[in-house]
Amino acid sequence: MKNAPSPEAQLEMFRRMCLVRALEEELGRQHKAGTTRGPIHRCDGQEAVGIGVTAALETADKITTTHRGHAVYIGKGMQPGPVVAEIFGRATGACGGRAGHMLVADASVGMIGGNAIVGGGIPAAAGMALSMQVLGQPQVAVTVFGDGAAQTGICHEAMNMAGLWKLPVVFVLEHNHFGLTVPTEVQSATEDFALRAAGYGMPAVTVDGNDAVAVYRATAEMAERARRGEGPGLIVARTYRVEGFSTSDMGGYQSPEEIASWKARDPLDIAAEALRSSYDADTLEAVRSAARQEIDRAFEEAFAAPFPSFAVDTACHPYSTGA
Ligand SMILES: Cc1ncc(C[n+]2csc(CCOP(=O)(O)OP(=O)(O)O)c2C)c(N)n1
Repeated sequence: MKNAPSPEAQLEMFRRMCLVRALEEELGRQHKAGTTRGPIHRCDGQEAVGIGVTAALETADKITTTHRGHAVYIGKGMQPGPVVAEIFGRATGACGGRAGHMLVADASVGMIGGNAIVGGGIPAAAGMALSMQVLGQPQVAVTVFGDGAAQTGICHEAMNMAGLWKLPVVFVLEHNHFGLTVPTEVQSATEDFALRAAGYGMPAVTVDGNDAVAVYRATAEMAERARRGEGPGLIVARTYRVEGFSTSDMGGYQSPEEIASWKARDPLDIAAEALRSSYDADTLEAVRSAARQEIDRAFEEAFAAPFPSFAVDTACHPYSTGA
């Protein structure tokens, strides 16, 4: 059973959460400085979801995520250097600088992609699970998606087929309470998303999405079921979007009290608290500061890297009139 992460595994989860926090904060500063070429969808405050889910998976398992997927990128095993370089469109980026921050992928670690099409990663994961089932592979597919994406038709279609065919897929609903400026209660007939799973013949569990260990345990359990051939499951991870929809968000529609109450339950603090019986405060602080330095280095290297060349080799082009 992988249901309880070891202290070493938990420390690594904490380290990755620190990397993501430093990444998001620096991206916020860079957006203000005008160096990002468009809005960035920050995931700070939600690190425990992406990191908790991915820590419970094997490298060969596959995952899709959203436009807010930095924690999943880092959690699934991508290094900060190629992620940051990709966000800034550099040739050294994970996708050669062509993907931007929402579409990053690295198939070698099972990170199949972020997605700018809301809900787009959900059927993709169900399709991967179908192929794993047909090929008799022992892996699972996982998809992380928002509460806005949960309202799309394709989400319901994918869940229905997954339940019907008992596909090895875990649906992780990252419930951060908003889709753009729209709160969940005016998007969904029920705010208790776990209720929906029964209609698709799958179990569901609702967890504290700011507690990485709780997310890990739920994922490990659902993934094991799926690997045993018992079909899909839904995890509803309740968290909150503390930094607005994107770096271009003008704000004004989230209550300051609500934001403050979620900030008081910072996932990094919750993870640190859970580690206190195994590691002293100095060790945890050293992990945090090493993570900040690693992110600083990733930004420096990205800014020093070249942009990709977009020269088209006309001789090889399918519509070329050449030889
Ligand atoms: C198919 C589609 N419809 C609309 C949009 C515009 N859009 C981008 S993000 C977003 C809200 C997504 O909300 P949610 O799924 O809850 O994710 P969150 O931003 O809260 O992480 C919308 C409507 C889009 N990108 N794709």
